[in-house]
Amino acid sequence: PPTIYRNQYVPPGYLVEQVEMGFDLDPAETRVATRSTLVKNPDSPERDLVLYGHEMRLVQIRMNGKELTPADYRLDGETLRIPNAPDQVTLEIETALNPESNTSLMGLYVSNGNFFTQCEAEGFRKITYFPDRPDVMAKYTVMLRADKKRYPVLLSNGNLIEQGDLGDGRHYALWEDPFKKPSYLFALVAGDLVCQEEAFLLKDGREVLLQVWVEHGNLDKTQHAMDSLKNSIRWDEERFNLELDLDRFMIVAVGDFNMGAMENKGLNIFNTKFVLANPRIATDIDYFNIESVVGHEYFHNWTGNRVTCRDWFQLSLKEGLTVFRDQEFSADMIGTDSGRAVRRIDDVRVLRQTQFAEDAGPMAHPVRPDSYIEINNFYTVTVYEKGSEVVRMYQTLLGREGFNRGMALYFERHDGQAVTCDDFRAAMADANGRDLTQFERWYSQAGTPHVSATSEYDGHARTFTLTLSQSCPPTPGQEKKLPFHIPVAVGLLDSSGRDMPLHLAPHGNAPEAPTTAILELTEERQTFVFHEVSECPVPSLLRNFSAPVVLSYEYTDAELAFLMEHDSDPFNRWEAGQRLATRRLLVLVDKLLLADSVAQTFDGEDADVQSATARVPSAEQAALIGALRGTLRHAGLDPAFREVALSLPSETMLSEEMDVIHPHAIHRARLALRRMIAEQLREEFLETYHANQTPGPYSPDPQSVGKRALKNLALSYLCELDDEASHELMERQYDHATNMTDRLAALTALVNSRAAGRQDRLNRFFEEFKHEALVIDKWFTLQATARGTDVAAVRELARHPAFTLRNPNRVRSLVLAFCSGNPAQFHAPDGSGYAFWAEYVIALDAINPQVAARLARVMDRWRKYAQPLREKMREALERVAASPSLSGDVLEVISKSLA
Ligand code: BAL
Ligand code: ZN
Repeated sequence: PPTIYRNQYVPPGYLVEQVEMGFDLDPAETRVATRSTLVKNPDSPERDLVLYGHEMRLVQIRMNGKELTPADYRLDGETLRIPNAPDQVTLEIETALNPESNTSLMGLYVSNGNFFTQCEAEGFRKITYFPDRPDVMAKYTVMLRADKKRYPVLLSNGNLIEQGDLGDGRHYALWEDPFKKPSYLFALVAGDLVCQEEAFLLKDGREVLLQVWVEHGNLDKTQHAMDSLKNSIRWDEERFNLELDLDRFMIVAVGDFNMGAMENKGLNIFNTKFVLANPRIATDIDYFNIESVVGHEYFHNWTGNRVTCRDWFQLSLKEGLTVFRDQEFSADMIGTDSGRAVRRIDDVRVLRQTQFAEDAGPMAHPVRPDSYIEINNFYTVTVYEKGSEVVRMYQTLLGREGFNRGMALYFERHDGQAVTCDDFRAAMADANGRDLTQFERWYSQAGTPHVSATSEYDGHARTFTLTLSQSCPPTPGQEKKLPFHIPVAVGLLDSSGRDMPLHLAPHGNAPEAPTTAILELTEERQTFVFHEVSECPVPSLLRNFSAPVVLSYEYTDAELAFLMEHDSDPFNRWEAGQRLATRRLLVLVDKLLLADSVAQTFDGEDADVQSATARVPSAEQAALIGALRGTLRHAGLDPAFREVALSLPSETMLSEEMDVIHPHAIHRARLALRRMIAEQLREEFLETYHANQTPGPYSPDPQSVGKRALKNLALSYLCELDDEASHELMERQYDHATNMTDRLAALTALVNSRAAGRQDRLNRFFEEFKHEALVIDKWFTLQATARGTDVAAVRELARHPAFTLRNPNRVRSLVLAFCSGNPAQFHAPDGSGYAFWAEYVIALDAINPQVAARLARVMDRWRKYAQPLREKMREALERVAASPSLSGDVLEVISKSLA
């Protein structure tokens, strides 16, 4: 498959004004008649009328009333070119599709007997031949016809204009979308569905209709999505003055879906995972995710739909911005400072664990990529999460007001247009009179910048000098990087732990001096001098994670413990604890590796391994545990914050800290430290466990969620003791749980223990929830990621009658969960995990290339693994590469990985 390059962008030869579509829906053969009016684009050098089409039958094509024969056009792969077309064209195209055989879930497909579409990025071309590119925006009118009994509900974008019977057992619905949109935002749904609906008053007094559509039997699970939608609408009105522009807004849930959800204009289609919730089936995390994804898709209505992307290289224009908006929404919904910090910590954990890894691996690409083979492979954490960090940096540099001014100018200039990341940056710069030229490098350069800081205190001059240097490692196709424009938020703590007032000029004594300064690092190396500094401070650097960089500074253990206790920036309080824990863990990993090598020399003797993971903490470990004890007992700290502060960095996080990854040593080290912490803090954990119960009816409010999280963290530590008392605790919690959060936490702990009652409860769980697909996904995941689940056990699970390769959620819940969430077992020394991976990538690719490509990415970091793992990983990659007829999706991932 060919590579597409950003710098080869050419405006479309023709623009589409109006599209009328008629669908005769049938699972085996759906007919689509499309009439479009097009005009020659005077701004394009392209002379041909170019359409795209894929995996369907072209029944007929007529131009200005005359049927075209194959001699009138050239069909080459997905591209259909009509040369010498007149300036004004009416195209009438009839296509025939087979939705029930469509397992890729792109275009029109059938899920559980109902019809759904997914058109982003290039699914519309599986419905009809069309200039299927985001810079072609048109108005759509859509007529749906189908059997009335089987498909009583017929939905499409915009407003319902007319509906009625056709007399032959069939009926129709006519929909009109008043807004111009690119084809990727087209959607239809037809089926036997039910909805919860509410009338809702917008700020300007207009009443709109909100609907959440689900399959029969799920109406008891829609309230939270509806509440989230109303909160999203309010929030966008208040924070950005953006109002819902339609009379009707619909969310439809579907069980078979490649992504999380899709922002089709007025007709959002969602993975059931991000709609359905009640206390019986959904955890606190599910509740949170639903609110966040509903917000995300709703916010796209302006950032993505009203203003869209010129081409797919600009994907982060809408995704980075919309992730930033949903993150801000979630933070505002929590409200408290520490709640906001916990949200921030969660987002940064995802960024570091997945995006930093992507940025350091074979698929590294800039936030605005320069090339791709398959655009579906670029819905990445870089485009989304790093893209959001880039948008956040505008706000950090310009302030909230300045950022809002930039947003207002962006909509004033570009409403109804398809634009670029440069247009967004220009709006931010122009609205604030700022030069953001250098900021462009965040879009064009891949890789995670490293910032290293050194400091010097001069007691005589009362100055504290901070020197910041930046560098960025090479990434594929980008050997050398130029300096980024990096906002570094800094505070200075005095010896009592209080923030010092900051003066970046001499003789400053203004009483309102800030306690956090945003330093703008724009050169390779820069020095910043703080004046009137009365004593040698402890610097708190990169507060609230003000830029997506790796920051290094030689803190002593004591300084980290001090920051953990005192920093007024809750993010950095957490960060200090993580740094301290990471240090202890990496020392332990080294000890284990050394002990292993000694043990091997001494012919299998493993006494050294045991001494490396001795149960008596070293002085440094004791200091860490003491600091954790302080946090755990600190009643003034929010439970939610205590939970994140007590959680050790994940095995994946630790892998990223190492030059050569030893997954088993990492696993053993982390486990050893967790056991040590559990033993030393047993009493405190027990007390915490009992003090944070949430009796009464379930509520997903932030306080209760925080308490449950902390209580269940305490449970998971106590379970490391694997003794009778802990077995009893988890069995009792499982048996008496009144919500899925507590039930799943108990079952997860049980599955990782030797408790006698574990298998019985695992079976009961399945029986009780076998009709709730989303809960069965959890059942698979908790086993896939359990410590005792080896490759043989995961293969056994894959043979379970409830497992299928056709449902993306199910594949993710077992195969992806095992390969990416159970590193110690996946990296079995005999390579059996890799063989399992290769088999499933190949099998899945024949069904759903997008999901297969996601699974393929699990091997991204193979070059970093210790031998013999690395060699075995390469063999597995080569085995996939050698498989005949791979999709472009998987081919791109595998070939870049091996390059
Ligand atoms: N646009 C694809 C799904 C999402 O990011 O909302
Ligand atoms: Zn999005």
